[in-house]
Amino acid sequence: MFIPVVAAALSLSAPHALKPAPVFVVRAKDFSFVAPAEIKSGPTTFKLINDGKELHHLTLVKLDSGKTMKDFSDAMQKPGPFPAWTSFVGGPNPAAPGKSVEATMTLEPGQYVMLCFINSPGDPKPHMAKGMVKPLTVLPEANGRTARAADDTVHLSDYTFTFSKPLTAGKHVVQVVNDAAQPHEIVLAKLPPGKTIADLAKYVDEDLMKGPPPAMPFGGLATISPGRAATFNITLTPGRYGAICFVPDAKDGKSHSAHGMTTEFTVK
Ligand SMILES: [Cu+2]
Repeated sequence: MFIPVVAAALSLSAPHALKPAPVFVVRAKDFSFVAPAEIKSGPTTFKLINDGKELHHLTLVKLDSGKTMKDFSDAMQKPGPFPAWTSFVGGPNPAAPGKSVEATMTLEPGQYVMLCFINSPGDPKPHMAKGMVKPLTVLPEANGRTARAADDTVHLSDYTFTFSKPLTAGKHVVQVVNDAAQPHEIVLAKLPPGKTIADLAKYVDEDLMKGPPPAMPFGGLATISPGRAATFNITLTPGRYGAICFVPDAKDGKSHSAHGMTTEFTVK
């Protein structure tokens, strides 16, 4: 007698569960984030719109329970790696001026902070040191939504990108899974004729982004900690592309690109 009741409850809940993740719009300025201060928990698409004149991204960091923004600010005054009570959740990776990028993360309730690690041309300080730091409270109340299914997956290891299948022209939802021992990111760039992903690595790591970029970064997923997954949305046109990780290495502090975390591929 109980079975029909359970079945009815499931069919009632199904249409609700298929509603897509809400879109949380964040506007990047030179040098601040403009966004609401709190949001419901659950799958959420972050849309970063770049209103600035420089390249920006959004890295979402979660503080362990019991830690406050004051603890975070105090920790940021000291050099060295991020505290063990923080984790990298991902986020929409770079948007050129006037462009937007999207990534979807499943948010658990708690205290988060949005950061931009990108530097101004010739300046070693990240934008977060100039004000691109914004707290975000994720409420216990759930949004009840479902993340859109991914059509491709890229696994991050120390130090490679492995796609489950080659990316094709058109719109994609790409899942990023960090199977590695360290945090990583994925930055995508379309390579103009004659340019390589090594040119982009040199431009960021050695030239500190002075002068015009050899290839314009235009999407991907910001830093994500081991054991986590998130997705990003991307629209590709035919051509040559590169993927690269600029996260500093846990052992030597060098960019992961210097450890070989780059790849190139052709989209048909
Ligand atoms: Cu990496």
